[in-house]
Amino acid sequence: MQSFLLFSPEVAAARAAGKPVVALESTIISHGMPYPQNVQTAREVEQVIRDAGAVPATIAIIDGKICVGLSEEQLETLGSSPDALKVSRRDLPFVLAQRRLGATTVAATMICAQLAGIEVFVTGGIGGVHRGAETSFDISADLQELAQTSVAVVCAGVKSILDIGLTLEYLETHGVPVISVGQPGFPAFFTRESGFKADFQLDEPEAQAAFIRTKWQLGLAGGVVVSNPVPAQFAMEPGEIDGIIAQALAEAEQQNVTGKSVTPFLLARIKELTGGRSLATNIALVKHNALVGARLAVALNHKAA
Ligand code: PSU
Ligand code: MN
Repeated sequence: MQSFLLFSPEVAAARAAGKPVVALESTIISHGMPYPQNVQTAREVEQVIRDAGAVPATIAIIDGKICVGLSEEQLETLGSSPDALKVSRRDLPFVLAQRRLGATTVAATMICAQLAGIEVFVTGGIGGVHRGAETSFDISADLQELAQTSVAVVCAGVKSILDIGLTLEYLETHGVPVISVGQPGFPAFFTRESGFKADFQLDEPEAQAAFIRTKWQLGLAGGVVVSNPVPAQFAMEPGEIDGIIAQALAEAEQQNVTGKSVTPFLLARIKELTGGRSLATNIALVKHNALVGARLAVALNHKAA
């Protein structure tokens, strides 16, 4: 397994020095945001993590390797290449063996982070149970990954393109704890409240780290969702975003969008329909998650197992 991993000089040095490292996904770069804001945001998010005392490791599949930490040039290639493949758990062997360019989802990034010995991973939103999943069976592989792979995932909750209630039920069934930061409610990505509560509110990085360490010391493998609401000044109006999401969902159905294309289709339509305003919210929440994730990684490093 280790022979597939290729560490950037920055991440290799951090590992050697025992510094806290934070993983970042790349589907958000290639399929979640337009070029060039995607590359710009990826760089800024990395800097937020450095400024908070941790080392960022953006993960992507390049030339048959799992690259942990990307150079400026690699980030640029990934962000500007229209043929970067969206790589979830089932796609990893294909993209590696075929030496294709791959952007990793939450599921695949968790797998790669665990292989690389990284315990904290920062993203925007995780995948989940889609609305209508009772007939489509469309449940993101991210949830099964959270059930089995021991990485803490910092996110801003899930978008209401998904069935948030069913997503939380699914996580409960699989023993995945959902922590909230700064409020009891589980956030809905663009907005701070989803109407659902998280399982446990833990505001301080030390408390989050103690929870996560305890889970893993008990031998309870699997992830933890650390949900961090979008800063209030960047949140969208619930009334506005709900209508846009409803329209995007209706269009996806009309156009028979299925499989791995569903989520990228919805994300792209939401961005268009909000005239780019959702992008500003998206960028702000990822940066805020980066800060929370870096502080968590620093705290976990103090409690090194
Ligand atoms: N949700 C978002 N933004 C994203 C994604 C989901 O709000 O960028 C991406 C993540 O990479 C996530 C993936 O892991 O979509 C889930 O895709 P699917 O629903 O096909 O499993
Ligand atoms: Mn799906």
